[in-house]
Order: sequence, then C-alpha cells, then structure tokens
Amino acid sequence: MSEEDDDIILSELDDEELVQQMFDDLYDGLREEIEEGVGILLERGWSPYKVLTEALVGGMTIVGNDFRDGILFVPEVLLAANAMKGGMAILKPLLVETGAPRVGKMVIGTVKGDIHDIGKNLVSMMMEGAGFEVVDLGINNPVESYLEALEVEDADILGMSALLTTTMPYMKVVIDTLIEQGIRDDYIVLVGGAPLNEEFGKAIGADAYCRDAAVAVETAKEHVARRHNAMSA
Ligand code: B1M
Repeated sequence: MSEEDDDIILSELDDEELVQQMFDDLYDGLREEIEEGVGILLERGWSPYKVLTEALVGGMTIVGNDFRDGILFVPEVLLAANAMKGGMAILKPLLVETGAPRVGKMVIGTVKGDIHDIGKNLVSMMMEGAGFEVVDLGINNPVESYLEALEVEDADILGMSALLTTTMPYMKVVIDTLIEQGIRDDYIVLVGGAPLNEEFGKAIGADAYCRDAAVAVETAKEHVARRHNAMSA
C-alpha cells in the first residue's frame, strides 16, 4: 500500500470512488477496509444484494482475471478471498431473512478435489434469504457425503459447485450414482460454478445449471413449485 493510500478516508469518497477503492482493497486483501466499505455503502442505503454483486463480486472478478493471467498468485488470491469473506459475513444476516417460511431444503457442497467455496457460500446465503433451509457440506465432497446428507436431511434439492474444469466432471459421478441407486428423481439437482454452462448441465443429467446465486434461487423456486403442482395434480 502506498503512503497516499494510507490517507484515504473511505467515508469521504462518493459511491463510485468508494467502489473503485474497494476493488483495490479487495485486490490487496485488506479485510478491515472491505468491512468498513461494506458498512458505509449499507449506511448510504445500498441494498445488501447490490453491495454484494457490485462491490464484492465485481472486485473478485478483477482478482480472477489477474490470477488467470499470472499477475496474482495463490497467496494473494487467498488474502483477497479472506477480505471478501469479511464483507460477506456482514451481509449474510441481512440477506438471510429470519422467520421466512421454509420453501424447501437444499444440501449443497463443492465437489471432490475442489476447495473453492466463495460462490457456493453466496448461493447458500441467497437461498437462505429466500426461505430455503440449507445444509452446507463445505468443500471437497465425495459422492458418499452428498448421498448421506440427502438421506439424513430429507432434502428436496441437491446443489453442487465446481470451479475447476478438472473437478466439474465429478458432478456426473454423483448424478450417475443417484441413478444407480434408483433415487435420482427424488431430488432436484442444481449445478453451478464458473466453468460450467447450460449444455454441460444437460449433458450430465442435472435439472438445471445456475449461472449465479440469484438464478439458483429462482430456479430452485420454479422446480419446487413444479414438484408441488405435480404431486397435487
Ligand atoms: Co482458484 N481457480 N485455484 N482459487 N480461483 C479459478 C477457478 C480459475 C478460473 C482462476 C484462473 O485461472 N483464472 C482457475 C481454474 C481454471 C480451470 O479450471 N480452467 C483456478 C485454479 C487453476 C486454481 C488452482 C488449481 C491454482 C493452483 O493451485 N495452481 C487452485 C485449485 C485448488 C483446488 O480447488 N483443488 C486454486 C485455488 C484458489 C484459492 C484457494 C487461492 C482461492 C479459493 C478461495 C476460496 O474459495 N475459499 C481461489 C480463487 C478465489 C479463485 C478465483 C480467483 C475466484 C473464484 C471466486 O470465488 N469467484 C477463480 C477465478 C474466477 O472464477 N474468475 C479461480 C467469486 C464467486 C462469487 O464466483 O465461484 O463463480 P463463483 O460463483 C458464482 C457462480 O459460479 C454460481 O453462483 C456464484 C455466485 O453468483 N455458482 C453456483 C457457484 N457455485 C454454484 C453452485 C450452485 C449454483 C450456482 O448450486 C446450485
């Protein structure tokens, strides 16, 4: 950080400058500054969702591009992820409405071999905010973890996340196992993660690919409603 940066008072910046500064602070892994920035935007009347998508996810996209291009390396990206999590922790209780009627239950986890969890955590938060009960299995999940949780939790939805082209095929392993065990149709299977697309979702036999957390919520609602309608028909 330069001396000039030391002098910056976040609360004196206008919204646009503040968001730009938060992009820089996220890039530099400055958790406290990110937490402060999130607080300021909320005080200025930004919705939690807008702060999340425009300031945090926007900043992380820049980090991702420079990681891809070999400008940033794993330790720096870990610091950025830590700063992002600091901001997300403030937003979580605001996104998660307490006392919302439960519309369904989802088991979600990142697949085996993959430790990326920011996107999955966002999906969990948004789903909870929309009234779903969420059981988050964390990262690096083998098929057995998913199967056990689905049964124990009596879930409606299985959500899987993968951020690596090398781990996304594991989603098919999980779905094929559900088919082998004759329980595929007991669950709505939703998949997501940056390297996936709709075609991949179809090819592996998922019910839907979800581009982002908001789409995950909408898709889950649609599928749950369809199921209820089919059962009551
Ligand atoms: Co990793 N990493 N990483 N990384 N990392 C990527 C994914 C990569 C694209 C970077 C790059 O090269 N540009 C690249 C993958 C390349 C590829 O596979 N083709 C990569 C690599 C190569 C690696 C390592 C192999 C690096 C190394 O060790 N040499 C290594 C792998 C470790 C492993 O998993 N075994 C690695 C490690 C790491 C860190 C640990 C440093 C860190 C993770 C920290 C953490 O998650 N706790 C990290 C990070 C942060 C990234 C990037 C920069 C950012 C990911 C992120 O959090 N995005 C990422 C670059 C990128 O994606 N542009 C990259 C923000 C998040 C909000 O978006 O996760 O896409 P996303 O989630 C979205 C949607 O995709 C969707 O909704 C979310 C919210 O809107 N979604 C779902 C996600 N999951 C869903 C599940 C659903 C529905 C929707 O279920 C219903």
